[in-house]
Amino acid sequence: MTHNCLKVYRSSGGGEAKSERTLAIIKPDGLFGNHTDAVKKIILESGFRILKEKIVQLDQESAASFYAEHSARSFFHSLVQYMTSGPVLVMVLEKDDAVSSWRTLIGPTDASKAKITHPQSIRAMCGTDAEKNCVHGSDSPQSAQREISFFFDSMPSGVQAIEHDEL
Ligand code: RTP
Ligand code: MG
Repeated sequence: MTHNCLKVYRSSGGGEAKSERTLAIIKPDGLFGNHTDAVKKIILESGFRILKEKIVQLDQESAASFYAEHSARSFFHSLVQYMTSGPVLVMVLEKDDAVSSWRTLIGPTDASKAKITHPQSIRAMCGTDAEKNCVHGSDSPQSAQREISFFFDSMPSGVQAIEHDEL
C-alpha cells in the first residue's frame, strides 16, 4: 500500500531528515520545446527519485479544477488555455524536503524575471514569461497530497492519459 504524502522520519547523524513527495509537471511549452530530457536530468542529478510519471492531456474542466485556487484571478482563463494547449508530463518526486527543494530548483513564477534573478533555475532555462514558465511544483505538503491524488488516484474524466514508452 502506498501513501501519497508519506513522510519517513529517520536519523541522519545529528538531525532529522524527512522523505517527502511532491508533484512536478512539465507544462505544454516544456514538452513542445523538447526540454523534458534536460529537466529530468536536473531532477535526477538533484537527488530526487521519480516514483511515478505519465503524460496526460488536460481538458478545460480538469485544468480549471487543478488550478481552482486561482479561479478569481485575471489570468485564470489564459492559464487554463495554456495548460490545455498540449500534453503535460506529470511526475511524483521524492526526496528529503521534496516540496521546498523542487520549488527552489524551478525558481520564481515569472520566467522572464527568473532569467535575471535566478539564472540557474529551471524556469530561467526553459520558461518564457509570467505564464509560460515550463514547470509546476506543489507549494506545500498539503497541496502535494491533493495534486498527487488528483493525477494518480482519482483521475478526473477530463484527463486523458497518453501512452508513455518509459512506463
Ligand atoms: P505553479 O502553481 O504552476 O507551480 O506556479 P506558481 O506556484 O509559481 O505560481 P501560481 O501563483 O500558483 O500561478 C499558477 C500559474 O499561473 C500562471 N500565471 N500567470 N499572467 C500572469 O500574471 C500569471 N501569473 C501566474 C503561471 O503559469 C503560474 O505558474
Ligand atoms: Mg502554484
